[in-house]
Amino acid sequence: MRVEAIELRQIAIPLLFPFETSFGREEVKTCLLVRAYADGLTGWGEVPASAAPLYNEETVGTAWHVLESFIVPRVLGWTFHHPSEFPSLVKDIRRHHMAKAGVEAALWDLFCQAEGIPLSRALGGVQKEIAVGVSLGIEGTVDRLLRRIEDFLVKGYRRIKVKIKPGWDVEVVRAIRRAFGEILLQVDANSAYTLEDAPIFEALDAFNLLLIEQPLAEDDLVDHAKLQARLSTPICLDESIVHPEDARKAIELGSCRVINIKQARLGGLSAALRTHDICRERNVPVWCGGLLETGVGRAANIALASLPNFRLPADLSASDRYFEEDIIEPPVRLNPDGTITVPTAPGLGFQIVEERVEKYTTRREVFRL
Ligand code: OSB
Ligand code: MG
Repeated sequence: MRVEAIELRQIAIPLLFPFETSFGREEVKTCLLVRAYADGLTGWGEVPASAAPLYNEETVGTAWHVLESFIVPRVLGWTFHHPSEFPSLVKDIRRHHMAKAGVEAALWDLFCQAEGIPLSRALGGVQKEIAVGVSLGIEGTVDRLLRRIEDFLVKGYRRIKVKIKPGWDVEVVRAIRRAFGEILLQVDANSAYTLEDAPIFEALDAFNLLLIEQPLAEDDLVDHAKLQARLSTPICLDESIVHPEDARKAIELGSCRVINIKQARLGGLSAALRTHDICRERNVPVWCGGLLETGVGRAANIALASLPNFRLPADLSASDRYFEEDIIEPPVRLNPDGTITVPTAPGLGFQIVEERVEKYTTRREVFRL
């Protein structure tokens, strides 16, 4: 297939509920969409960078710049037989993983449409339904958080993840256990602690959590290994794993026992597949994380999460957990048993609703040969 044009859009969609983590608060979901044109087809991908560089170093502004100046010029006129050829085209461009991942996803969508197969099949997926949970931000009060958890449990979500930060951790988890008993529960610190806070994690160890996500600094596999040695709860790394080889190193060092795979953080679906395989060979379970993606990014994540080593419930919730109105049809829906069904239609398996994309667009440009 030969890429004839690339459209970039920045969009801003109001979130139904503000999302607060140890690093900040989001009320509007801002990201980029990539649309690639080839052989009469169009493929879509999402760059789930935010307005500010708080989760990682990228923003919608840096992603736009790197795409416009460095990545798009290489992709225009480029011919590919398989989307897994894309990473080598941009290998010398350091980092900017989310920017790369958005283009790669659009190429996978194009490829799958041309082949008439669903993305999950092209990736090697085997699961027809994905068990999913919900990730809840830091709420103003514990009572508010408990009410929100109850709402999601009633809807059927299989697992609850709550964000923690210093001062909002052990007592919050204790209150959740007291209110809801032995539900599947995990916490995510987004690197808000240091090894000196080990006693907090030793206290959390008593609550039978599924895992503790990214307690320490993103670039510190050594202290994570020291902390993991003191805990029976598995540590799961998110921000620390930006390359498939990071997963191997973290596992070898004992820095974690579970890995959160986000294809955008890793630089694309190919890197995510490699990370999945590295973990699978070492019998380390993975699960699919999220970045509050729109339906475009979520569709790619759902397909990825159908691979066999995705063994813990995913941070993939229904469209109505995030938005009043998603930009895909049908919206992502939660089955009564707490799963999401992997689509079987070609490509992403959802229709992108162009009028809605247009409505939420704040910046747009088409790059042609
Ligand atoms: O650390 O997993 C995270 C959202 C934005 C940035 C970082 C994270 C998250 C989530 C939300 O936890 C997961 C979702 O998309 O539902
Ligand atoms: Mg996380």
